[in-house]
Amino acid sequence: MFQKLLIANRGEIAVRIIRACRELGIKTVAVYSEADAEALHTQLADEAICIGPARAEESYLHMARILSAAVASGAQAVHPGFGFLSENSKFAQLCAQCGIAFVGPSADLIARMGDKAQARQTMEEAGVPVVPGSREPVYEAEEAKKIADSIGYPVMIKAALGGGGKGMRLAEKPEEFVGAFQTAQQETMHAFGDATMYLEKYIVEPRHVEFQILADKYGHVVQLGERDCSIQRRHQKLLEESPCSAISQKLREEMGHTAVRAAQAVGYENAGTIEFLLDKRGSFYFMEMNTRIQVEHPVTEMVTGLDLVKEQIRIAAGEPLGITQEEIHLRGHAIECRINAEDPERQFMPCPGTIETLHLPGGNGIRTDTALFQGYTIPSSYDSMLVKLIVHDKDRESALRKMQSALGELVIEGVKTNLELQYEIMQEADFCGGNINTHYMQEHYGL
Ligand code: MV4
Repeated sequence: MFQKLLIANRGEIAVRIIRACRELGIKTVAVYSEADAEALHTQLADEAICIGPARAEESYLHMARILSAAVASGAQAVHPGFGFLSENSKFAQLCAQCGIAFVGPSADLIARMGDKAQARQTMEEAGVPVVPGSREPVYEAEEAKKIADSIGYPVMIKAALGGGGKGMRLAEKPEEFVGAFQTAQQETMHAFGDATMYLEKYIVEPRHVEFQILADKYGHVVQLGERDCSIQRRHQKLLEESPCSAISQKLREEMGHTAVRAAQAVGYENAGTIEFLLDKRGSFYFMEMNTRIQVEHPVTEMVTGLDLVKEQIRIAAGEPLGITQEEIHLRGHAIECRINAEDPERQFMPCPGTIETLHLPGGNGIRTDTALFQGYTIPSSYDSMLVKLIVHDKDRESALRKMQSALGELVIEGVKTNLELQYEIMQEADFCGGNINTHYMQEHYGL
């Protein structure tokens, strides 16, 4: 096992990783920007190294500075968390070249899954169901339109290097196609300097259902059930739950098995997520694979009793998986609400400020993942997530009531938050009835 690990991240996930390391007996090295000198992760780690100014490009995204800190501190491994460098194949490659273990899959695998058109093709060849669409990447609007016409409308136009809705356009009818294609392609050219596009039949009112998998270096893969992440606003998830209330045990096994096959097909290693779109008829389609630990991993931890971050570190250190599929039991229901510093009155703009009062809820089956403390000033340079509030109870109804109670107890004064909105969702009839899809926030709140 590693003696020392560097955390290439900040905020609650950096704290989450530090705690996992401490429990495993691993010394921790934090890196921090000038804006984070007082941050919790800086204070909690055994060592902390300042790597540059607030701007992420000069600190948390600066590969050379982070690797210098790793080498100078004698860290044998780097955990990238999520966001920042977590899915940067170049960074994973540089870690390997420095003889430092990257807690995640290989650089090559990150690159192969980061290209969504290639991932789609690989999965299709492995017999994983993909959305009906283009087989090969497309680069030219007129040629793409011929394929779109044969797929049938509406058609989704996606950028190979896109994600989070970037470089994505819907063409509802043939007349819209060429314009939509060119707009999407320009957007992806601008963002990534790449013009590779692919096409998919548009799935109407789907759910976003993703399966967590774990894979070790020896080809063992297990799946840890699913998370329903349909409640999102502009491709930012707001809350997630496990299990998905629209999935039968039979469908869960089929989707779970497919997720394992997908991971095996690419020779995956470490924690990963297979994203599916699930339509109303119960058909599911591979969408993307995420090669990092995700924000919403705690809901899976609550229903499985596993510690995913510890598992990631053990896998990176070369330990074989300590569990088999038969030993994994999904118990009860978990929900996570993301509490963000944003102003509901101003289109949910990020709202920096100082935390004047903080009261975190507690009790049986209630978990808060946060790097906040009273008196902390939220820097404006980074994302606005303040607290992940996670509850676990025996079934969905009990978990819902527990979340209502916990949200009612949470107090954050000093910044505007989306706490009220989360509270409203927890009372809303369609959400409570499990009647949700990716259009939920648009339809119910115009968001
Ligand atoms: C789709 C889709 C419907 N049909 N693809 C949005 C982000 C990107 N990862 C893929 N996305 C979608 N792809 C087809 N063929 C609907 C979405 C989508 C969506 C997916 C998951 C969660 C929220 C979403 C919100 C709007 C659109």
